[in-house]
Amino acid sequence: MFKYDLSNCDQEPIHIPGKIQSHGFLVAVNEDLAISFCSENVFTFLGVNGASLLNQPIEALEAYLSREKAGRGYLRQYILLNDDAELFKRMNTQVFIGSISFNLIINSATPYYLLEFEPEASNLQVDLQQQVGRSLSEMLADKQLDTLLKNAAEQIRRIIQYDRVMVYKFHEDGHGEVVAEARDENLESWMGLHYPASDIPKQARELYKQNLVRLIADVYSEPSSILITAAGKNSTSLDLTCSTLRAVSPVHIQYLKNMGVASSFSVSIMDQGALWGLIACHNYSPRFINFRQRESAKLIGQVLSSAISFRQQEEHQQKSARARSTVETITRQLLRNVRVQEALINDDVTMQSAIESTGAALYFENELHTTGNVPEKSFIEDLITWLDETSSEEVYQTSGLSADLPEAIRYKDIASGILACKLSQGLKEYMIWFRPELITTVTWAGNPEKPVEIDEHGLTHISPRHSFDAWSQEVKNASLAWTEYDIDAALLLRDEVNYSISRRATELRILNE
Ligand code: BLA
Repeated sequence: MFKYDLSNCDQEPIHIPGKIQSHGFLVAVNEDLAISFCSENVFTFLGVNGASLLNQPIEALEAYLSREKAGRGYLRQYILLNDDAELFKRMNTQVFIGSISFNLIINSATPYYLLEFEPEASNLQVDLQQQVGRSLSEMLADKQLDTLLKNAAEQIRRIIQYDRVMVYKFHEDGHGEVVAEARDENLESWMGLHYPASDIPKQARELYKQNLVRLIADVYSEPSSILITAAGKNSTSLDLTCSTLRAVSPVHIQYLKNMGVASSFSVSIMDQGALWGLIACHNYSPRFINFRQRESAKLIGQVLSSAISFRQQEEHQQKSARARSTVETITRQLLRNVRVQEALINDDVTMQSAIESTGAALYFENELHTTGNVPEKSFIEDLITWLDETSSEEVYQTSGLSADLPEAIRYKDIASGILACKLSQGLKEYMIWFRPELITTVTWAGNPEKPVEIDEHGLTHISPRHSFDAWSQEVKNASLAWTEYDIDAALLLRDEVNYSISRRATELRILNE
């Protein structure tokens, strides 16, 4: 059994738990379509002992199912006709056990096929077809990203009717923030709360990239073990990556219980192949969501994902266009001006305006020129020597300079962040932009330095923290982070300066000849 400790959350093999959630049952067949695994709880649903199904051809299962007008062999036919991992993910078929309707969802888990049977009935009263269309148009009604996220949370809530629906966005370091929510009016708001990266470990994020929805139907129900053929193998040798019933990690179950949650549902938000965030939904009493309802929520998530990507690209283009046009103005100044420092520092538009900053410096031909609010000359000169000695990269950028260069702490009000661009390899010539300290308060849900608590039994009985009470932390000695547009603008300006220097050298040579 996997043993938890503070550092190994991301090592737990959650794709092969050897168990499923017990609101449905699972049968896995091999390439010959003989039953190789089945969950113990088939007995609850079919009244047959799971072990007696093992090694039998798939047709043995049909004896327990009724399906209108379906002849013998329809399961075999269905699998063989649709044998495509992507196609499987979008499809389901209805079967009956007695008079009760089930959704049969098939997925591949090479070399096996997973057949998962889930109840069709749920206690949601929603006309999905009508609701989804309306939800999509209402969600997209506003152009603002904040409103779009808020609308998405509201529309998902309308479809699945959970008590709380949050849009949870990942920051660059992997920790997350609640950036929109729709909730029952009696619940307190979690808007703006931050949670540590370890709350959703790496391997779980990988699974949410492959399967865009994840339902944890009831944290209080006992999972059902997967039975295996006598021929050996291990129940954990069945890969449940694509399973809809995959049992949940005990540590996450404990986490949800600590939060008072009974059912949890999440929808992935993707941006160009990366997981941007999750729509995380909680219900305080158990609430199952059936396949079609999950597909509707997935569709909303997919449309939201493309709307986010589109808006981010639009913003990227606008910012780059603005920076490019400033660099173009400086380029014209460079053409007019004999001296580089005049064009970058003293002309109408200075290098400072190419990148959002409080001040900028140019160290060129052993001379320092500055514009705006910058640290003392002697500090900038020391900084340049330090850069020259320690960094061989064309660009050095940081939003916390004092972490790398402790004496910079004295200038944190001006230079908590710097973006430095070397003008040419081998020469000690730089352009530098400065940003001041920006004290931000991050409100964590619980102390992020104690993401889990270890009880008296030690590491094997670890559980996520008990308290989710807000815990504020001031982030100091850090500036606003530099973006890729800032770096692109610095590199573009560097190329223009170098072009202008070499053009001038050529002109001088011609004049002297
Ligand atoms: C999974 N953790 C998750 C999921 C969420 C969170 C949304 C996805 C599954 C789900 O829908 O419940 C975390 N849920 C949150 C956060 C909020 C929320 C941050 O509502 C904020 C509002 N978790 C820990 C620690 C470990 C851990 C310390 O806190 C590891 C030791 C593990 N979290 C963990 C695992 C999963 C998970 C293993 C995967 C569960 C699964 O899909 O089986």
